[in-house]
Amino acid sequence: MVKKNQTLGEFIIDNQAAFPYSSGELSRLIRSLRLAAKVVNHEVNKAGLVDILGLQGDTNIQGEDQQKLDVYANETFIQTLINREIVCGIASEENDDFITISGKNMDNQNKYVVLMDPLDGSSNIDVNVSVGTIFSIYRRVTPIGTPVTKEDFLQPGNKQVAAGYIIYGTSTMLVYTTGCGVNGFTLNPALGSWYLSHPDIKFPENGSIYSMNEGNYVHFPLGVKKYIKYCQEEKEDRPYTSRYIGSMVSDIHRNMIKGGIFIYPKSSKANNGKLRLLYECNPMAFIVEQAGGKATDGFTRIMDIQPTELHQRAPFFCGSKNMVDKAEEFMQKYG
Ligand code: AHM
Ligand code: MG
Repeated sequence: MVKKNQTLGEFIIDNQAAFPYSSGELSRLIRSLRLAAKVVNHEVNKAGLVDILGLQGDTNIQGEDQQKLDVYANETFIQTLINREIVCGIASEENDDFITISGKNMDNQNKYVVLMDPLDGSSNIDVNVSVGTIFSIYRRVTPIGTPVTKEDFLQPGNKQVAAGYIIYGTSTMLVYTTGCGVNGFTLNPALGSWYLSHPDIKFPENGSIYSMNEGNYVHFPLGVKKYIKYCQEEKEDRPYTSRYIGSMVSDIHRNMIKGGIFIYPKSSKANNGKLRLLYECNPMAFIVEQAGGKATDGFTRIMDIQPTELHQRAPFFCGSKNMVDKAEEFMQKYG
């Protein structure tokens, strides 16, 4: 039953009760992420003011060094998770290697690792366009109490315990799944509370939006070129509309609400495309599948790819199920 005006905190408590044997660790972890998200949101919202408030040099009004927002977001999420001693390891787009976290007694008893892109689409910050944070949560595979290893992070997406994104847009939303559907919460900035605004989100099976960077057209594989022409054809429910923000979280969020497909394919310049499998494609794929959509690399289910590198890339086809099926048909036919 959907309760009216339910906050994220209340939602977590209600759903915690549905897992009687869980320790509450995952709930505490999600609470930590929601706190860090509020701090980052506050900073993102005043991005344009930095030059006005800051001194001429590299310091802000409090005399602190000014940081690029992606670095700020990275540090905020990492520090919040470290302070709350809630995970045993973190991997981030902003860090070359993963971070091992030890508790006060150096015998970390936490079982979860987090992988994240702290500020996706950050090149959009300067022009006041929505950006996002993406996170993916796994249970570690090495024994609790020992330092984490790469193995704990290099798990296929189908082993994710939870995944989510925060979209810093016209309003700020946190959308996440723990494998039982997808729910979206909107931040009321005056109260600092997240309210369940989008319960049980469903990805429309069909859609009429295609989102990709067509500037790369000449470098796209033939299958994608043919699919673009299919989208533009004057037939049945087509032509589709083209919408590309260049901020994956925002592009996929819009498509999940309205129906559409997002594609970042391989190209003659980049054999695996641009997006990172572990903290961009996998978490978005988990959310999209949980909402009834589909996510593949054009041939294989994204969440079934066995990762070999922390920062590895993958071509990404993601969206309304029937649209992804159709794009895959083109990829299989033309490559
Ligand atoms: P980033 O993690 O460096 O911000 O890059 C990821 C972003 C995605 O949000 C977006 O879909 C894509 O890069 C846009 O890339 P392009 O400018 O090549 O279209
Ligand atoms: Mg990114």
